[in-house]
Amino acid sequence: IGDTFRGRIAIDKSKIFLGGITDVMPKLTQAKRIIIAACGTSWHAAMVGEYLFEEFARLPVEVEYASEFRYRNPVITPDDVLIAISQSGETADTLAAIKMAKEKGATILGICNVVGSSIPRETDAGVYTHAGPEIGVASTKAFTSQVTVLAMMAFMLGRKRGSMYDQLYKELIQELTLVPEKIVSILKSESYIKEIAEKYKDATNSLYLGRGYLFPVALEGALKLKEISYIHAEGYPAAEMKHGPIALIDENMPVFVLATKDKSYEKIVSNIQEVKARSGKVIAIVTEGDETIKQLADHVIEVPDSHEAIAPLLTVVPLQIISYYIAVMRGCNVDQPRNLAKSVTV
Ligand code: F1P
Repeated sequence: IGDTFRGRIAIDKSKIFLGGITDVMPKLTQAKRIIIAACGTSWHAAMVGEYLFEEFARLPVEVEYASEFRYRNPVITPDDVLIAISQSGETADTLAAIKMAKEKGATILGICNVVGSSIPRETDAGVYTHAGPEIGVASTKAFTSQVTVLAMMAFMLGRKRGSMYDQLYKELIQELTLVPEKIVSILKSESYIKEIAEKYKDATNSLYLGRGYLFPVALEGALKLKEISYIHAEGYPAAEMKHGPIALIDENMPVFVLATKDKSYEKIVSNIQEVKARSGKVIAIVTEGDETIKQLADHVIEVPDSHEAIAPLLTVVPLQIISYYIAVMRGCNVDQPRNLAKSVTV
């Protein structure tokens, strides 16, 4: 039993290198379906992966909570590729999902952070995110690095399957290379984000809304807040608000809205208006220079402009920072939240 995640990961002169999956690339290119299994934050990254693979590689994707998937009797065939995502590489449910898919003949890939962990030994191929150790229990950089690898895979596959034209491929690669400097610019707002945290540190409930690529980010923002500050937080697709959560909105409800400029921008602006009409407090994550939402929301946190497929990598950062400050202000131990384990191995 060896470690199958070998090879270089890089973007170099508009070329993507994902060494660990080179050997299975023919299989991946011809796959009939991709199943992504994961838990917690890794599941949210998987959701972004679904949008990316569907849009750029035109492949059907199913995203499964490994903790539930393992107890079903799902239809899996040798034409399927299962991608297991796990920061620790030790999550018992994700390992069980791998075992089940393997028995049914699927090709198994992994995306893990911890080198030499169990998942890389159980897969046919895979990629290490090399994000360095997650000091705290709650995953943060694991999310951004997992989404980066999924984007690289989706763009590479899109190109190989002929579902993505060259110009777009080049543009997206260029966008990926700009992410580090854009995150540096978001970090300049840290003290402003801290001021917002001060205002909402005593909240008991909160809502996170997003559409498209930003729906999984809403889920991840809500998870970060509940994991480390113990404030009840729910993430929803913005359009789902009127199907239930809208009943919760009043002047005590902070609503975090992912509202960067993309094809559903007008719709998200109306969602913000709906929240304000019910006296909810809106904290919006917007594209730099957005004057429309500035007039509507209680607070706006700006992030640099990007292609909508790259926006999760940027918009998650202010949500992570705000959760961090709220938790610290509430006297919570952000590195070791109560009841949570770094690797859930049982
Ligand atoms: C999954 C996970 C983490 C969460 C916590 C418990 O772990 O749910 O997302 O932050 O650490 O486990 P993994 O499979 O990604 O290691």
